[in-house]
Amino acid sequence: MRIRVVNPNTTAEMTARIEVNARAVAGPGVTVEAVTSAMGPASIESHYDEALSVPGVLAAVADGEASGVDGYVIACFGDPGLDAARELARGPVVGIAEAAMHAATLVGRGFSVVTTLDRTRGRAWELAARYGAAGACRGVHACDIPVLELDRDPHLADRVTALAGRALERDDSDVIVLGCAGMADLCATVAARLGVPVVDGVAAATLFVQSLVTLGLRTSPRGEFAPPPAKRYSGPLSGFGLPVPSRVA
Ligand code: 2AL
Repeated sequence: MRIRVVNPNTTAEMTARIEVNARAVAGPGVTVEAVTSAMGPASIESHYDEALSVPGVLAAVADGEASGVDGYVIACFGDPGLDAARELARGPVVGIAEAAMHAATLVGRGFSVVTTLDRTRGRAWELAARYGAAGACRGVHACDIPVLELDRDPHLADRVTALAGRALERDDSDVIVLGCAGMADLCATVAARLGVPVVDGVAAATLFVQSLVTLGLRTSPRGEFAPPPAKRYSGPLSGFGLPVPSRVA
């Protein structure tokens, strides 16, 4: 089984760390290949970044389809391009926010999200509502560290642990969800220090995809997630047009 983990930002160092965390949980016979988006922002921490990261995610999925990938993880906590990727892929596609929030609801009554910048909190709330977890999501807290500075902060584990500890108290929650793919390395440390489940979406999404493929469950081709209609695209996005059969052209 081949699982492609797409880093929607263009920072290869971050992709390498994502790959380590995804490979650490993948089962025998599962090949995890992490790929860096070929276009778009270096990190995703605004709606603008998120919108412009989507073409790169879709290009990585289209390329994976051409080479027989069985399933995909979208490894950014905004789950950019998730629905569109589902329309393109034959196999399942799971976002890390989606996976982490679902996993959190299986191991506790209420969870708190610990994320990067304050401005990303709205998207996390929006996704909790989308995934039916609005009732379980009790708070979203920012550590105010930009994505690309996470691995440069020597006190990161202390800062995130302290923030997560305060979140558990304030929100009366019992599970922590890490709100960035760049926080995956912290999962075990924060869990050990706080004594509660801490969910890293990279690991959770990788295992959800592995499970779905093993179960033979793929995105339904009927209705909303059916392959998108063929049509011409123009300008810098002309390469994204899906083949137009000659009788339609
Ligand atoms: C993220 C993430 O997971 N990757 C990225 O570039 N930005 N999430 C976040 N909350 O900032």
